[in-house]
Amino acid sequence: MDPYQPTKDDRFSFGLWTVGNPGADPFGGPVREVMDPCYIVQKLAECGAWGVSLHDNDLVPFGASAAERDAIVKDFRAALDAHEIVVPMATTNLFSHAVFKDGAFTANDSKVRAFALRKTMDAIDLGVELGASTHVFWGGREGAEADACRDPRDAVKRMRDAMNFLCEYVRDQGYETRFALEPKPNEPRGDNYFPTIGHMLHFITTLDHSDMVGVNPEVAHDTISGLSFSQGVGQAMDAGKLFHIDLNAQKIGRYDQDLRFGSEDVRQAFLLVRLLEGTMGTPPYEGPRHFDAHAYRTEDEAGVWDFAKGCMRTYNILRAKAVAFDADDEVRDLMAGTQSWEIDPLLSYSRDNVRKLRELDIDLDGIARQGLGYERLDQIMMEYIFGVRG
Ligand code: GCO
Ligand code: MN
Ligand code: MN
Repeated sequence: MDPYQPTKDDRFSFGLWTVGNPGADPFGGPVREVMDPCYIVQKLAECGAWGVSLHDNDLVPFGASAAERDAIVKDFRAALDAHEIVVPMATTNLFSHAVFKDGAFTANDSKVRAFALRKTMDAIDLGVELGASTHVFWGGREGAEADACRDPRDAVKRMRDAMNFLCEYVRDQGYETRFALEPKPNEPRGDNYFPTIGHMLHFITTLDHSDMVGVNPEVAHDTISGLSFSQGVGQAMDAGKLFHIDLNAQKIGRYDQDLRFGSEDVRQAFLLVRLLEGTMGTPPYEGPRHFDAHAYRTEDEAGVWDFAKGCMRTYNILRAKAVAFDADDEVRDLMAGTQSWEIDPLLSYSRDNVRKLRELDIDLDGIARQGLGYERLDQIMMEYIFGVRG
């Protein structure tokens, strides 16, 4: 049995728009046929995935009648049941229609903001009907090129009003849905509002029902800005706000590449999986291992499923490596050698501790002279990643 073969227990999910991406880019049209959502469900199940996520309009075309919507949802439900695939997350397309060219929740025209709320309520209803417990909000067009068009404080305020409205809607309907806000620094707008995990984490603290709202960070989005994704995710986990995650790969400074998970910056991918899986003995991330990526434009349909299998296989390989790394005696010794806990009780504030800290004899020169062994630690990590150790 292949130890890296994905199973439902791995809780891998893909967006309909990811494997369904027909390969269009700003310089050329599609290179692959558009696939039916029910067929995608069947193929994902064959690849070993557990879940599928969707935008409202990945399933129900914009402007469909209520009867058309219900018929589509019925067929999709049947496909989900037949292939034992769940819908853990749904989201709203607030970026494709031209009405959103100035943003959705932050647009200057209040009629656009009203329409965005209405569309999102419908998308939340759709998600709940399909069993989704998380609704993702990616800002899409929430941003600016001509920054003079709006006071950035109004953008923040309008987004807050929208989130407060939609949290009340969820409560009023008796839904259990939680929101996960997805930061991105740019693209398609020149500068997006709420560009990083940190911006989003603070914004969430200003909401009326902040307990219902967390983040959906994406590897590519923080990497575009050259940030350490694993550090950002660590801060989200510390805040209890990692409600969902978008896994993919990205080179620093480029357009949003949405590459196969682990195909760039393998170090960061390893550190991320290690963090999510809690192989250091810390509580793991409990949500879906969700891929928001797509196959290269060079691929036909077979290449799309190679892409999907590659994402999951790489995750499982990195998890096995992280487990082995953290169980490695030399790694444990190196980590233990850099830590000391005996002064910890003095590091919480009291007048007594202030006095004791002042009296403490700390061998500054001795500590300063001591090497920390991080070269060795890092090399061992790399040798696990290269596959020559463990
Ligand atoms: C992107 C985003 C999107 C969102 C998706 C879900 O950069 O295009 O990552 O793929 O994740 O729209 O809201
Ligand atoms: Mn994403
Ligand atoms: Mn992306």
